[in-house]
Amino acid sequence: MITSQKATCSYAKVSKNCHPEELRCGSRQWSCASADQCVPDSWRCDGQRDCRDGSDEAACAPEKCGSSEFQCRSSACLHLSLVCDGKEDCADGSDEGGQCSASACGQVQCSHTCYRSPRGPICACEQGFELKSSGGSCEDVDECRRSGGRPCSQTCINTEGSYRCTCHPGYLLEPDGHTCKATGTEPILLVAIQFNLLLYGLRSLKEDILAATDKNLVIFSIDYDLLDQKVFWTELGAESIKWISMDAKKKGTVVKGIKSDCMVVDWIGRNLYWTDGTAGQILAIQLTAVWRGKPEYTIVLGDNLNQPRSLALDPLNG
Ligand SMILES: [Ca+2]
Ligand SMILES: [Ca+2]
Ligand SMILES: [Ca+2]
Repeated sequence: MITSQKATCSYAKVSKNCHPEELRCGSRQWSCASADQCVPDSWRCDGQRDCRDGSDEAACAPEKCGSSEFQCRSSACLHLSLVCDGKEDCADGSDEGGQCSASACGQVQCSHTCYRSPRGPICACEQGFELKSSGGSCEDVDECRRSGGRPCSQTCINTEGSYRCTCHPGYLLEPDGHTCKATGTEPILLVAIQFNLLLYGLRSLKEDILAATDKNLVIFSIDYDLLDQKVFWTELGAESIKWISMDAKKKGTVVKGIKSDCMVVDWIGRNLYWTDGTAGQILAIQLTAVWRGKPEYTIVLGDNLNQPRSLALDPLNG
């Protein structure tokens, strides 16, 4: 089970004469009654105590009960089946007595179910239906158009009393019935942790070591070439860029005798770029030339660069 805990930031500056300075909350914050703590607006009346003095949960509007629930006078909600059952379930006992004993349900027309209550008979609907604004008849809830969160990750089809989710071509509905996931081979996350290059299967959560560096040198930069199914990396302090095939059957060196901080692959233009922070240069090498055995590189940018550290490409736009 995952539990979540909210983190609060409180600011209380104390000045020399020991009177706390007045705390000013931001525009989207709520000031606790104690005036020494601010919480996000959305934490007000969310059912969880966030102010140390609990003032964010004080004087909140009473809870709105569901369609098959009864509101106690104390504002708590109770399932209708517990109302008029001869046992006090509301803290104040307001679910018993009144018109409970009367056989009132015989006089009203409810399309699904009728419950007795101290305030008289109440019509209720089965799951997936709600009472029409007037009368005792029930109508289907359109879950697909309901405000407050879409129930399906792609297409939602409303049905009488329920709904179902479908997926676009190329996607498969997960067993939860709501989420669509891309079909085909399993998506892989490529990760470098210290001196290991890892492949994480995002569905199977399987972890494979694709490569490990020779002298326990930390892997500094990684990228991959989708077309050739190759992974490239640089190691901290090593003067080369290395590669390995995704099936780990082949590996080699792209270029030697260089210094590289960050390295990226242009999988469309078939070039590999890197930065040399010390020399203040961005360099490139043609991958097709590398595979032909001619690893000759060029300086792409070398003027007015002061310690370039990072590099990003936009291959689609060249
Ligand atoms: Ca709260
Ligand atoms: Ca009861
Ligand atoms: Ca429905």
